[in-house]
Amino acid sequence: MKTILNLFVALFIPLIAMSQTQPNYDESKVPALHLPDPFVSEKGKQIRSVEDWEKVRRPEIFRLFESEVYGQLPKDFDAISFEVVKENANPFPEAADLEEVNITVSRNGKSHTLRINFFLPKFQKGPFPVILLINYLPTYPDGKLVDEAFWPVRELIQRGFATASFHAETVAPDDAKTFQNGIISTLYPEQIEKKDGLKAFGAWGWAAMRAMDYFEQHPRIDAKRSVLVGHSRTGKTALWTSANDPRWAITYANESGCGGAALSKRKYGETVEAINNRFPHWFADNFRKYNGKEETLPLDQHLLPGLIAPRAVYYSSARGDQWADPKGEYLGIQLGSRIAAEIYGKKAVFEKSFEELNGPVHHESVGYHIREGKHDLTWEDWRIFLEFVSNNL
Ligand code: GTR
Repeated sequence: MKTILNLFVALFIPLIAMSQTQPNYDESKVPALHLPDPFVSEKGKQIRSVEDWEKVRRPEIFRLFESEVYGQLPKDFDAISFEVVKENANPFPEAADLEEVNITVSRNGKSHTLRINFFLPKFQKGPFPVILLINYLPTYPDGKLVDEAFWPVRELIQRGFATASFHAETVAPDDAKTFQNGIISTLYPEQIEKKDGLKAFGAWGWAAMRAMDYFEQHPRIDAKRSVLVGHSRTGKTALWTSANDPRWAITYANESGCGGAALSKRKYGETVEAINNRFPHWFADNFRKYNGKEETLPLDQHLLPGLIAPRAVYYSSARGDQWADPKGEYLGIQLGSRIAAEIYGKKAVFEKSFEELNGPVHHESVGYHIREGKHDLTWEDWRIFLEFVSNNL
């Protein structure tokens, strides 16, 4: 009996598990999409004006994302201070000034310090536009501040931008067991038990907002001309951050996939269940209600760009990154840009279908490109995106 049971466990349980987790890459198996209408309020009101959008529909959609997907991003604290320290060598002494900035925030008698690495064009006064990259990679060994393959500081400086980055782990470690060992347990412990409480994405977004606090008071920075950039998990973060913080002029999510740019209800590539199982510390606990049940989600990711509009939003995909569902990402911006176009009157209509795309689509305040190759933030992505920036900043 025991042997039969063991055999059953050995043979069938993995099969059952596999059938649940096998990603779908077959377009013909994508379910028919029933997506919530951005222009009809929960009470059935037609939304056509900026006023109705901002007072009625946008807050409804924001609350849904906050409670069902990302969790809260608390905005209150008691004090913030900035200190420029000198710890590491400047990798670009001929081209850039380096500021290593400790940002200390306190709340209810406790404090947390995070570090941003900030480069400004040398020998010029400014004020400069600024680009912040949220880096999910751990701090580099031996005091290295920059990986230029990922964050092309020299190119950005040459083009007249100031640019900053921080490592996500210095605010909330990217780890299911330890993610609370940063600002969550220190500054916002009351969030821990909540089903819609602060998780890692919210914490990283909170840090981006503190970096923005620094830019705003910096005499050489024009903080109104600001760009927030994230790749993959931090692309998802960048979108949620900008939905919370209107100070970002342009928000760029590269290959942000499931829980970012891509429509969840397509269940193509990474699913809600797959992402919640692998990364339980990223999203609100409530998001797990939709594991395997994307059709019951009361929203989808096409509503997210509307929370950022009329500020600019940019997405990009890679053809080799099917796990992130490039077509779902394109649909996310194509449908999402309707708010910029129809409510705010931007020239933002994506006429081409995904299959018809033959180059970047750069409109007023929304843009998209897809490139060959695999999941990565490459110079090609930056270069194409910077063309969009020069027309939209
Ligand atoms: C993947 C994950 C994605 C994406 C990515 C990344 O493994 O499934 O949702 O966020 O990691 O951040 O590189």
